[in-house]
Amino acid sequence: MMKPSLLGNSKAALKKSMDYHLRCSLCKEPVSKEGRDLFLATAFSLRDRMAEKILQTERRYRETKTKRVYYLSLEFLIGRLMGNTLHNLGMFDSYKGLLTDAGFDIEEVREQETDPGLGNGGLGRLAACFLDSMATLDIAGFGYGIHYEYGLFKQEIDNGYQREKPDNWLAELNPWEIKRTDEKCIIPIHGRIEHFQDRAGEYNPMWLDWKVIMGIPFDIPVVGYGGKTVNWLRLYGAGSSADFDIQIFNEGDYFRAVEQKVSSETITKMLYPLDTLKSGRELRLVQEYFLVACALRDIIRRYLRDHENFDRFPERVAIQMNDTHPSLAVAELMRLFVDEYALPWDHAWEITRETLAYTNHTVLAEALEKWPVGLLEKVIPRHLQIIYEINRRFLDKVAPLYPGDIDLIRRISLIEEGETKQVRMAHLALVGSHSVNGVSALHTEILKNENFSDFYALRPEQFVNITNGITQRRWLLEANPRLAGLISDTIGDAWITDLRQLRRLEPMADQKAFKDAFHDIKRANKEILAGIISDTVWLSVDPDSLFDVHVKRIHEYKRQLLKIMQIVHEYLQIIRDEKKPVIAKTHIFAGKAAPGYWIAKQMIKLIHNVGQVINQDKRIGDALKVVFLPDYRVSLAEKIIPATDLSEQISMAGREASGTGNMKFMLNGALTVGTLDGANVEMLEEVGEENIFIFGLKAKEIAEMVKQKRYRPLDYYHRFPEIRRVLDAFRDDTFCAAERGLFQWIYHRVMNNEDPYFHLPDFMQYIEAHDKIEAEFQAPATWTQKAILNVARCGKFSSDRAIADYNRLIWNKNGLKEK
Ligand code: 26V
Repeated sequence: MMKPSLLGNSKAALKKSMDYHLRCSLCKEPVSKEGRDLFLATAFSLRDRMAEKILQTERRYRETKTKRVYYLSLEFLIGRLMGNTLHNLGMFDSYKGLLTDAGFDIEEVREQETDPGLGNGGLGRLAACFLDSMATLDIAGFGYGIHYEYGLFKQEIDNGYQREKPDNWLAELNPWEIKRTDEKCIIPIHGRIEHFQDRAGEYNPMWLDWKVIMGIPFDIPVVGYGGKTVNWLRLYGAGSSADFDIQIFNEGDYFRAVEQKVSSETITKMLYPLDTLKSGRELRLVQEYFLVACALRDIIRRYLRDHENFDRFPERVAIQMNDTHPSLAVAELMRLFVDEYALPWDHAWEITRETLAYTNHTVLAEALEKWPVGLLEKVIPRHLQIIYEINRRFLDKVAPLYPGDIDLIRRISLIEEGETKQVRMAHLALVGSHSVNGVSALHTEILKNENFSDFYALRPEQFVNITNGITQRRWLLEANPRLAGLISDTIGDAWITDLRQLRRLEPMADQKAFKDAFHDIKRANKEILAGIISDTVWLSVDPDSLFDVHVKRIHEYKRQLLKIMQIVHEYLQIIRDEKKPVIAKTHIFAGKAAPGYWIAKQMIKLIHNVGQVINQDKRIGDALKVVFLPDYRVSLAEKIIPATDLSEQISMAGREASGTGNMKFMLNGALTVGTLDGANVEMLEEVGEENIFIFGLKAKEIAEMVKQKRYRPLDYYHRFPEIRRVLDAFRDDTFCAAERGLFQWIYHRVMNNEDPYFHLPDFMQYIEAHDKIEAEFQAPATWTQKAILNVARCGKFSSDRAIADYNRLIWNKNGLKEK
């Protein structure tokens, strides 16, 4: 037992605890001035302070028989944890003071922390925001994910081209995680089915000759704001099963056993980057099964500590599937209930459906998961059998409702017929759960009316909208301490747990002193970013210029190309039309391209080449700069977003399910230029049309044009000289003098391949929006006023609101029943 004085919160106790960890945990002299040592000592000392709270939280949950919520996700993009933990424990200032006394800047110490990249983008970051909100709202909410050895690749740029480097994030000690070998579990995989009958003559298949994988949990504490609740994120790593593989062991084949050990460990080697989904990636399927199997065993084990049967399972347990990636939970839960706990099918089915809920995060057809039947048969034969049985029963129920409608049956079946038969994972998730939600109002409507309209007709009450949100603790309190301070000085700090309080800033939008202070803060943040730009890409940018930012994964539907076309247009206006630039602009991009996505990688090259031409053109001077910041990640977003004037959210309408970056910018006082897509629609509703720049076709209009095949890019090319010369510039090597013909494909993709992402129809409106932006940025007082109103009116977009919605509409739909 540690001496109590080491656990106190006085300055002396904190110092003692830091010294103790430097000496005893790290074996360093307490005078060590290494930043990394100080980071570790701080983290260890914070961990000590969380330990008791973790135990208390668990005791409270058990005593009050709290319903537990499990968030299953292949991705948790948690970012660095030190700042968040310090803020949520209310100890930021104490540690900052302590480090300052020792001659250190807390910011420098924080920079020592590795930024874990255990997610691709929005979906993984959302999961992390949700964990923060669940803990802050004192909800017993736990994350289950994978302990990838390698996170998303690191991005380096070589001659304008993306190069991927491995992200070996565990190379250095991770002070937050606790490996719990004692809670490891064993997961069966592969093998074959024997078709037996039981004593009563009932069909009773047996799964035989399976191999085993071991799941080893690593727990990362999740502290809620105020420190009352500390939940867990539990990440499973795949471990050696050699000791358990009885067959190999009995054969005494030591070498084969070791080989088997190595091959099971590869299962959690790396996170897959979202790619043009190459179905048939066996290892990814195994990962999805592995996570689900480990998580469900753990959930059931915990439930059975306090219950004798499964009757109360849905009252005590809610499981949220983050997209279809963990949708094998439907089959695995059924298998556990039916095969391992001998529940009758119908009862098992009822419990399974009442427990599970599914969130859909995309309408893109190429992103909807399907797995070849043959692969499932090889990896998890018993689950495939269960999926077939679920499908048989489902179709038997639906068929009589639509007599003779074979086409409907074909459309809704869990199995897609064709050359390779595939299981449609979204259908499995829909049929096996009580709720499906979209992530913005528009997205949910599209799910109901387009992608899942047959399912909507069958069970409309299953469909729920829950617009995404972000945690203000990370995205304002931590990322923008100056603005957070100004806000708290003005309206108090209740906004930290109730973001709607920001409404009270509205009157400040007219007050000069507040506006000046707000403007100064934005300017200071821009200066910091200018420093980062100068350090990383050796470019000097003017902090008084308009910081115009497009940062997110590179994908055609997000239309980085539209933004580049707008920049090229601006450039050509200056050099060909001799337009005098009215304001200086810095165009900032960041984002990773999936390694196998050629067009996305070309976009990165294009941004670099356009940048190189513009940044070096003497005629342009400082009027225009184009910057690409490599290796976009949570910690870089925390620097870019507070420094942004203009947030670009310009996806093709109907394609961006929600977007969450859009909300982070709004919260930090950027104005948005965007299409009516995802949550932008709701941002417009909240902030009012004078305070946001909306342009472009609406989702319905695009759908109509597609249906009627009315869109002809050539018409736009001929009608609008602005469009013509931008496209011609890609054709005539203006931006690739050293590599002739490099960007000709862009012209052809847009003109001959029918521009599937509708760049041309939106282009003229987009450049008009930018003209307006240019004019408005010249009046800083009005611009700042609008920026303040954006902050004041973004209360809806807190993940606290989103989680409260999940809790009310999905996890406790029927209210909490009494014991
Ligand atoms: C996946 C793939 C894989 C195949 C190639 C193209 C492609 C494109 C997109 C995706 C998205 C997978 C799911 C996802 O990450 N969705 C994002 O979820 C966020 C949180 O709800 C949401 O804000 C974003 O709009 C949505 O794209």
